[in-house]
Amino acid sequence: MLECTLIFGLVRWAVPIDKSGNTATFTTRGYNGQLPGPHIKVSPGDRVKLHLVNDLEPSDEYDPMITTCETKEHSQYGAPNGTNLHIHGLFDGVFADNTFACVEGGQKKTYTYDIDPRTGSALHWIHPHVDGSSFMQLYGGAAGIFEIVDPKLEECSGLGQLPATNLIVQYMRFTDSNGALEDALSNSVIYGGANPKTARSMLPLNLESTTEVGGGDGAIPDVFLVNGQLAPTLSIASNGFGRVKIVNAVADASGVLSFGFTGAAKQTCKLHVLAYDGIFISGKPRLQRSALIPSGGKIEVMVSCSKPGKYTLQTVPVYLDNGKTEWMDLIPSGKELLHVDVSGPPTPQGLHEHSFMTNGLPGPPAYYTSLIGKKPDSKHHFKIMLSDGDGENVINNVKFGDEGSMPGYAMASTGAPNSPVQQWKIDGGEPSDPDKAANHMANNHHPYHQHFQHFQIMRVSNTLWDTPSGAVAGYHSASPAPGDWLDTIPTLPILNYTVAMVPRFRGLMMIHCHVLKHEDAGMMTLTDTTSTAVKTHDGPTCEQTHTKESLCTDESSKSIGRCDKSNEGEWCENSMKCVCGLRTYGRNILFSSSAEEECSCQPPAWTEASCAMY
Ligand SMILES: [Cu+2]
Repeated sequence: MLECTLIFGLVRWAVPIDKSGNTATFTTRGYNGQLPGPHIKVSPGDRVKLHLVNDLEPSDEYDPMITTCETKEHSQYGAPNGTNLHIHGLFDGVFADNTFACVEGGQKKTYTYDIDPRTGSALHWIHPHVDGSSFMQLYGGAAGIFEIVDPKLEECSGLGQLPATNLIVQYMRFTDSNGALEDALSNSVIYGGANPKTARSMLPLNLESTTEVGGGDGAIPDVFLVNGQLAPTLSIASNGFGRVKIVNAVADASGVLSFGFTGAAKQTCKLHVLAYDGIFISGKPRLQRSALIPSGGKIEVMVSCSKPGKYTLQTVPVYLDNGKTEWMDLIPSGKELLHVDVSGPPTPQGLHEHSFMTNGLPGPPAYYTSLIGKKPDSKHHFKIMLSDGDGENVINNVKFGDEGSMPGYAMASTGAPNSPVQQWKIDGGEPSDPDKAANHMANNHHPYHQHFQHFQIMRVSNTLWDTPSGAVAGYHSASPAPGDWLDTIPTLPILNYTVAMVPRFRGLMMIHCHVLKHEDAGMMTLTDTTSTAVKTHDGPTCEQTHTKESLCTDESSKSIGRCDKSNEGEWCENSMKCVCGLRTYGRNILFSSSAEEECSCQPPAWTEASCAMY
């Protein structure tokens, strides 16, 4: 079993603001005294215990006007020192991923997660999720990578041979020229206090050395942080391939990360998409000129360059509607994400030598079987609209906490024991500024995110390109394609989606805008997947770990059978045993809970995992 302690508290951090070594120092809130928080690395089948220790003072210790975990209200900023943990992207239900908890300053909570043995390798991340303080805490830097690595999948797919790096992107704005922080600042959060531990300021706070770095006028440039620093370097061989996993942990509205090679590097270097939101795409790596993920999104790409040299992956613009519309809600262009140092003679092993090129990528885990072509029944056809014509922080015209959005609201129930296919239309409801629309520019995006499980894209209404002229022969667009599985997608009135899923967990699944400022202010709702009795968790069934069967075949993986009460204690595949035990589920997690028996294949001894601090 892996145990990690996450201490949520004050972090004093120096961030580089240029390449000459100038830094800006500030105090903020984060995990374990560092920015970003620790990188937690686990394997499928692990049981992971995360001890969350809130090292701050209670929210109202010095000011009774400040709301606390107890007194905060829905859809308002509050409980500035209250926190909790959310593993963004993890395939697990509300019992493990309890984002309703609020851990007040001075308190602790242990979160226990069982990583589904069928998960494979997946990139997720951790951030606080208290309704009211999630924006300020993520904006301040409380985020960390949560990575699941499946050694068997890595070896058999050939992906494990590639040099790899993980990047977590944060974007610090120390000045408020665009008003991004204004609402959160004025609505609930009070500046100052001599003791930074008790100051309830918006973040970052207590910025030091402003005159040195800002030329005397106090203006600090925006800082684009990759793993808490400036862009790192990945070394690869000529014609060799590097694997890059990226988390977009930017909390802000203008946080869409669009990136690619630019200028001459575009001719020499290639970018292939391997996975979105921790789920491998099906088929072979997808060649693109640029790739895009919204705030909260994750992507895995492969980079390669045909000649020795130093190249840079950086942020680039995006055009919609085949060049007619420029999307403005992005991290500005030209921010450096990764340096790629290509040296040595060309690698003898070209792309086509790798088994993932011959056999295809591993594809989604077995619990995400493709829903393409499956008809949803009419009762499970829903429309979800983020924001509205007035730009309010609502979903389907309701603020979280108002009537119609509270626990028990059955927006989509599983309905029948055979788990019908849900088909949802996800819309961005906030119209573009008319001036911008006249100039073919789009704005005001709201990234849709749901907890517990991913959804599969059936249809996308628009296409994203890295040039105004649109498609370039041989390259895929920057949009995810129908068939891809994601947990976070950017929406605009002109960029919406039809998605499908089969609910896999009982409970109240949270849906919200991943611009957390909008979420704290009410752009959140709950989906009740408990209203009719239905088998929870879909198994586990001791089946192939991934849909792609070409990965590895060995004799031990052939003992495939179900794991339920009837074969408790027997061996599943891959040296795992069928274990049964009580597991509680919150029918309505605010008021009651129930327990029921559940069986799953688990390693007889927990596998090695690491909780690296760097
Ligand atoms: Cu939003």
